[in-house]
Amino acid sequence: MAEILDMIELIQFPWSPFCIVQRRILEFAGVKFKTTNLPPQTRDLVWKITKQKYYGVPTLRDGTKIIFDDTDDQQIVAKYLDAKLKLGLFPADREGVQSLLWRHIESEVEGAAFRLNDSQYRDFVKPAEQLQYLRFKERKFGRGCIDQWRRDEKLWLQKLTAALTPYEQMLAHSEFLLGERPLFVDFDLFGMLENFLFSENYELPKARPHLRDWHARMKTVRR
Ligand SMILES: N[C@@H](CCC(=O)N[C@@H](CS)C(=O)NCC(=O)O)C(=O)O
Repeated sequence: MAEILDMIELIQFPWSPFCIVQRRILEFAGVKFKTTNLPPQTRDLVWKITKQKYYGVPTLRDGTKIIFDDTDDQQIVAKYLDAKLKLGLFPADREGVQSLLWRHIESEVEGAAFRLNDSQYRDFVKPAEQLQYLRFKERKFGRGCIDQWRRDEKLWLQKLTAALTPYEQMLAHSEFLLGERPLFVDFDLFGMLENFLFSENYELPKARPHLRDWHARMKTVRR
């Protein structure tokens, strides 16, 4: 029982790109952790434990500490895990280049990835939750957004492939993006791509072979 209480809790929904980043970092670290799944449109638990400061995911509970990232570019959650678990994912001499890369990953890659995955939502959102999911998306991105993304599938796949070009080029020369061990940006890119793959209706572009090999490595890499 004490062990369960000591465990870090990741509050998430399973296909959220930003949650997958933190989940894979926790797996990489090899620590026991607990995941609590929320329906994406219901954030009461997060609202409550953050004392009405945040409703997003991922949110972590670590004993009495609640950790969340209410910025677009600070990586508060990953930096917390990195410091606590001594993972070395943010070496000082790579901070500049990583911060440029994660901005690109979380805009260009994420923008195409989540639209393609969301366009398949009927395949992974429970029927009883589909109406609320659609409404949640349409309120954020406009009426008919998901139908439009489905119609524009080819275009979004092209955009995703194009956004992945620099990563393919980097991975032609090293096992991980910035060298021979994974850094934060590897987990960040992995999270966005796992979101893209979540519906199981897509695969990584064949024209990005180094990225495909890296993706297989990222699935299981341990510190
Ligand atoms: N910078 C944050 C971004 C988190 C984020 O955008 N989460 C999405 C889900 S993938 C979210 O909860 N957005 C608020 C909403 O959906 O209402 C982080 O890295 O944790």
